[in-house]
Amino acid sequence: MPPRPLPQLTLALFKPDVCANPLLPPRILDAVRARDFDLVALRELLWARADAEQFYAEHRDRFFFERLCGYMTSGPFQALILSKPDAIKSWRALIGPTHPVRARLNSPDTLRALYGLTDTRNSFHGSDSEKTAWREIGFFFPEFDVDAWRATAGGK
Ligand code: IDP
Ligand code: MG
Repeated sequence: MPPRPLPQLTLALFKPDVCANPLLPPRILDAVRARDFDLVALRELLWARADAEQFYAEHRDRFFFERLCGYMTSGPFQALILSKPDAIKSWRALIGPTHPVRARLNSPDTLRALYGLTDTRNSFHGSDSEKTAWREIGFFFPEFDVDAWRATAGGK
């Protein structure tokens, strides 16, 4: 038998609009697990303005930066580490295009098409590369020990 591909880690966010309805995160998590993602870690947070500015620093000069920081500090949200072979691409594919209206037109089965509200309030985040995933996992889960994870569940 060919060896099974090793799982990859990615960082996902269920943003404040999703978490405002307590029924949604568990329901969405069930759908995510049904797509063969494993939940490695989950944390609920409430951001201060400085946290949002730091995490989204690459967008500091964009027209939507103020709105984005306001949205991401508007209420509690969840950060998740997900694993699966090719998790980074698979999770971005499952959440769909950044803009929910575009998602509804072109990718109606994606999570942003189903749950997203506006271009800003688009319900989900996913790391866009391996380098970004490491940085974002470290940002939300500084204590996460990837070697320990690989030696156990991550290496299976
Ligand atoms: P991504 O989340 O799909 O990677 P990015 O371009 O990295 O998209 O943008 C980060 C976040 O900024 C988006 O998820 C969304 O919340 C917000 N955003 C991006 N583009 C727009 C826009 O055109 N209008 C309003 N908000 C936007
Ligand atoms: Mg991005």
